[in-house]
Amino acid sequence: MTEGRVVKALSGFFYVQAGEEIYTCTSSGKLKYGNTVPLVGDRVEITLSAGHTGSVESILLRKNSLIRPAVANIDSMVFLASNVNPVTDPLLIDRMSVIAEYLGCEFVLIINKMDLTEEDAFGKIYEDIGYKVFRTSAAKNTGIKETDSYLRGKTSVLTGNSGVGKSSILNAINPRLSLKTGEVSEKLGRGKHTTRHVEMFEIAPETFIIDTPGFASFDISMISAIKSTELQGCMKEFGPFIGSCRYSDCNHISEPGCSVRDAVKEGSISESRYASYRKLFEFLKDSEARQY
Ligand SMILES: Nc1nc2c(ncn2[C@@H]2O[C@H](COP(=O)(O)OP(=O)(O)OP(=O)(O)O)[C@@H](O)[C@H]2O)c(=O)[nH]1
Ligand SMILES: [Mg+2]
Ligand SMILES: [Zn+2]
Repeated sequence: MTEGRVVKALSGFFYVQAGEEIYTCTSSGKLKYGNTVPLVGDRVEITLSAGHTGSVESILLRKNSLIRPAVANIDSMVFLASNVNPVTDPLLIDRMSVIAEYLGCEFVLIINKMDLTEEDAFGKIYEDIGYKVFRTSAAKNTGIKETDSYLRGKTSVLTGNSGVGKSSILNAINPRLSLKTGEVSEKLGRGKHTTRHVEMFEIAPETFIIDTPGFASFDISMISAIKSTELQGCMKEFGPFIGSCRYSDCNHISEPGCSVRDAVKEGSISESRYASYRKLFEFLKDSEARQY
């Protein structure tokens, strides 16, 4: 048995890297029977056949896993945003930060295309919460070194709306990758979904980064594993206020004597983060109601 790591999953094949080699594998009958699908990032055991092919026999215990993007064993969730062409909706950032908190992995924000605008509407919001924020330009090669040194030694997943420059940033960090990048539609102000599949790259020793396709639109199924009552615990900056509301089961929506809403009024919690919380809470409430 050879141990390796799934770097790509496409059309029923799993590409497993073991040392310097990549083996094209199918999933073993045992895994299929158990309804277990290997994910990019999984550490697996494979049996080898001729011509760099093989079969995935078992998946080693996962540290964590996500359904969308379908990845496993993530140390850091990196969200790439842009303030221009296309503009990132903060709800997308907050949905991902919530998932990172839920998984217990790090969350980092990169604001790209800083060559196109000085405007940085949300950087400070996330810095104030205590998240690391990098400001980059893949075009002008700025902020790349700092980002690269943060990534060292970790497995990170790069997410963000289509066209913000995820693949471009990876190329800037490691030009050897020469990933395909696409245009942004002038008319729609959206990316063209250039990256079509999830793939992991080793950009430096022990440093893995997973490029993902930009999401098409807001997809609530990405957070549906979280209960509406658990959501507040995934909003990092709510922490100091939770538990001091008048009602112990306060959802921080319209209850009187709510410390979270007071903190929003006083400015210790940002309006935009609280607005995201409300939207995500309503989504989760609705989907819970539909299950009964
Ligand atoms: N001016 C400027 N353009 C950039 C920058 N980064 C990326 N771009 C351009 O933005 C467009 C989209 O870049 P991609 O790297 O394909 O974006 P992506 O996030 O990978 O998009 P998807 O794969 O569709 O999710 C390309 O035309 C890039 O050249 C930047 O820092 N500055
Ligand atoms: Mg891409
Ligand atoms: Zn409250």
